Amino acid sequence: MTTNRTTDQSNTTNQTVISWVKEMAALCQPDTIFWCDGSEKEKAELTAQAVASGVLIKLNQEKLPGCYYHRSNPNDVARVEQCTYICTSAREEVGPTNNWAPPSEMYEKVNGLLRGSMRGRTMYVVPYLMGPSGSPLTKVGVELTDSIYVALSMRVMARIGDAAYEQLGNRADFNRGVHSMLDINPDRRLICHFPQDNTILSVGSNYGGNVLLGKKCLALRIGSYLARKEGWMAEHMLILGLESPEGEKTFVAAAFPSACGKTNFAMLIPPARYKGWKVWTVGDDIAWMKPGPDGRLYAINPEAGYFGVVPGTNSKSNPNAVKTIERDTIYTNVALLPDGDVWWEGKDGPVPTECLDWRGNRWTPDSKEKAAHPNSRFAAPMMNNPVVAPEANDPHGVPISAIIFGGRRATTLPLIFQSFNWSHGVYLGATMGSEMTAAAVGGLGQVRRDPMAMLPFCGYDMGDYFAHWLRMQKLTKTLPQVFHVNWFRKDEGGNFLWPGFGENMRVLKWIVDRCHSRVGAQESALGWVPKVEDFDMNGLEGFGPAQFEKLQSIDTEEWKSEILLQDELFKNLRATVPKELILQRELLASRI
Ligand code: GTP
Ligand code: SPV
Ligand code: MN
Repeated sequence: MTTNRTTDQSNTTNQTVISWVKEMAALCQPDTIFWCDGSEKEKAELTAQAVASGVLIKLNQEKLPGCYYHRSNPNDVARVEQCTYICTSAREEVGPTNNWAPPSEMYEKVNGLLRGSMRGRTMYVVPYLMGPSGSPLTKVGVELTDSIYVALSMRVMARIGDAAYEQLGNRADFNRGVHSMLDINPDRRLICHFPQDNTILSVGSNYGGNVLLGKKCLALRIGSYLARKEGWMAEHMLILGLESPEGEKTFVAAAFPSACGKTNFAMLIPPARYKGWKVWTVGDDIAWMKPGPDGRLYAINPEAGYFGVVPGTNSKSNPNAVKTIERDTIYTNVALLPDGDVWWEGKDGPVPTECLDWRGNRWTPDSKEKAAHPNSRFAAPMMNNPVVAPEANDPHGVPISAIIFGGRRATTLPLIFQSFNWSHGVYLGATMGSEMTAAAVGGLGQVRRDPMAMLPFCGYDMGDYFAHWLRMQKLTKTLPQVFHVNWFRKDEGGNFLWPGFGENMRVLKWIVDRCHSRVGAQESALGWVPKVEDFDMNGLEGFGPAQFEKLQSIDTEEWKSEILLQDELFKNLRATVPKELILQRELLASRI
């Protein structure tokens, strides 16, 4: 083993990093410090160690080469918004939708928990990049963690190792992240962001979004805070490119709340009748967008892997994801088969007669509980994706033609409509609602407002965030067109009205045609909608103009209550909601 007790064997010459690690080691008192370099040799060494200590189980290497299995503590299976804090000097800065604490108080509290927390453990020093190497948008972070599972997951999710030190050079502007599992006690679980210090402290959890600090903590909460200061956007969005048979590539970004279809949409395979059309994935969860030299918005995916929802993944819903997770993947909280394969509800093939569930208990088809946790996840390298866009590694990013908002709504929201203009588009994002999912603890199924899918991830006041969106008009020459979709509308019997998944191509096609002014539209109270003759229903079994009308219907009574619900959020944010959005609300009410 190449671990050492001191900081002497650091693999960087950056003095700020070295002295900060020294300081944190003095606080946490790990037995050893392991400086990650990102090499293959290191991966083999850490993986072997994780298997030896029971943190990972080696899966059937014939079926799943390079794949491993992890079970989390059953009390630690999702993000915990009630334990997530933004700590800035002024409370007003974070607004009413974030938990706040004064930085000094929170440092004292968390440092108290960190004191001696790594005794008997190893502290892994994980330097990483959020963004392609060499991109002006890319940020450097260093995460210190006492979880080997986190160290191994970080190397899937981000570009880690020497590349990060190279990009940093001898500067001091890296994100400082410290993570300690403590005893995985929900009562001592805190995820704290200090945007003014570019610092994150996370304790008491070992679950993805709480502990892979580059992802939600840096790329979104701290990211959005920096983005406002620096004139760019950090968003909870997938990025995809649609290529036509003639080779025209159009890039779009879409914000859907957690577990509402980003990964699936980003990896979509067009139905057979779209011969020659192809969807390329740039990213599946996060977009950083900045005005480019031509005045358009350019987006990068800061991540290098996908941390995706497993249940429901199969060769009908998402064939590209199935291929992506066949190798080099860490599975968390799915079910384990006797032959070292994995299983989950909605997987291809037969339901197993027997397996171990996500808790490790014997499971049979008669069991009442699910075998895989509804928020079980895969961590897989994006380069495994058969349709990963070559641009995913392009430091310049891709020009965005459309922004798509969407939630999970059984009623009220039609399949597709387009905003009248940018302010109206910002209003659509700001008033987005969605039924809550298993990705966060609490409230399952309830509709809540989730502006731009950023409610849990915006690092400052939501009203100021809306103002920043509106301000993008001044910082750009050409803004993307804005659309709203809903894949989840249901009929009276509770069945989805829209087949979704690959068939979402039909909606995407209309969106892209609108961006290129190739198709007309019809005005409605909500925005521009497709003319029924322009919407491609060819080859959709049991789906025709009548079904389309139903999906697109605007129910006045439902919309009256929807406007009242939208108002609740605005009332909560009263002080800072831009007047432009209040005006949009009045315009909508009068149209309805
Ligand atoms: P996070 O990783 O939590 O941010 O989630 P995500 O937005 O990437 O969601 P994902 O694509 O993993 O989908 C979540 C769930 O929605 C899965 O159970 C999918 O099967 C389901 N889903 C995705 N797309 C569709 C769709 O078009 N129609 C229907 N009915 N379900 C969908
Ligand atoms: C989400 O909840 O939006 C996720 C999963 O993408 S996590 O990384 O855990 O936040
Ligand atoms: Mn997400």
